[in-house]
Amino acid sequence: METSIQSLSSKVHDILQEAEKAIHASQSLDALDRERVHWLGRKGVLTEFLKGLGKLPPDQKPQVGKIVHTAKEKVETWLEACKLRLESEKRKIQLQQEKLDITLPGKSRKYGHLHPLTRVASEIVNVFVQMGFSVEEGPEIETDYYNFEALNIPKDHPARDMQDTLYLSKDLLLRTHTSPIQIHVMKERKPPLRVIAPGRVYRADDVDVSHSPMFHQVEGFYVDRDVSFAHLKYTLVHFAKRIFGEKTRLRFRPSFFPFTEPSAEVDIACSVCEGSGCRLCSGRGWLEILGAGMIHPNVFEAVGYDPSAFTGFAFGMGVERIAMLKYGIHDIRLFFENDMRFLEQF
Ligand code: 2NM
Repeated sequence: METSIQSLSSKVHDILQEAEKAIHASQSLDALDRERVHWLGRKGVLTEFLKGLGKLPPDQKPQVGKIVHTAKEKVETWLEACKLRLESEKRKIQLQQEKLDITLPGKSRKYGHLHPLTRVASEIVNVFVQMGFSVEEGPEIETDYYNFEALNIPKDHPARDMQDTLYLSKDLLLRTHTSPIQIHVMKERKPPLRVIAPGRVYRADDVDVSHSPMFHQVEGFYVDRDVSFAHLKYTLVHFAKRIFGEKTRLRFRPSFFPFTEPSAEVDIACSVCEGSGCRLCSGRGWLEILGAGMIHPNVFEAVGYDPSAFTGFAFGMGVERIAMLKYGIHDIRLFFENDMRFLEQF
């Protein structure tokens, strides 16, 4: 009996040697698992070995059981140690492959922004909003009455010419200025009124560096008792300083518009030559920025105001023109071509 236990011990010893070698030689977790099955699985070497010992006499069973149990424990310990080693190696490789360079610059996001004309129009409108003007808009299709008649533009006035106005029918047209907005507002409300009216306007013009059949205007007016030309002057000087800079100098030149009397055109001193004359101002030293005047009594009659009780000033400007002067742009077409190289500069 001693001999049979001894030979069993040495057999187990041989199996363990072989198992230890095979387990430690495993190069992957899959291979390791195959080793586990090979030695400890339901049909594994050690398991089969155990089954074969079922017929042993009962007094030998505890001893034999201990030998085999110890052997199984050893195999399990090696399997576990090997598993930890392979897992840690796998993690190391994974970390190496997933290594991030946190000093690399991030992917930059492209932000959209307002069109330069939208920006300039908002800036203009804001200056007047801060002086208490309210913003009003109106339809781009108008009647002859709102676009011309109520504004004291007589039937034979050159501005009504087919060459300037885009007519949709005998009576309907694309508004040629935003002044019809003012007529709508005055007809709907009573003074005191301070209104700023931005919007698209249309003219039958051929495209060139300074003309576009669609462009943008901002017009405004102020009506109350005792509104004077001095109020107009103060308001426009303040406006020009806000848009073109605090040092901006202004010049009011007598002019004519059917809807205002007296009327003026307003210039700013050329920012390039400060008034002495250069290429930008074509040697004149001054750049025209807007038209203005005291609202004509005929306009007040048209909207049902008493011209002896109320006075008012009004002004109008082209947004494209203001933007071109502000940024030194020499071709109005740049605003409408959607070339990102131009637009991205704003
Ligand atoms: C201009 C110049 C002068 C103007 C007049 C009116 C209204 F409706 F109140 F009579 N709105 N805008 C006006 C006056 C517009 O643009 C060069």
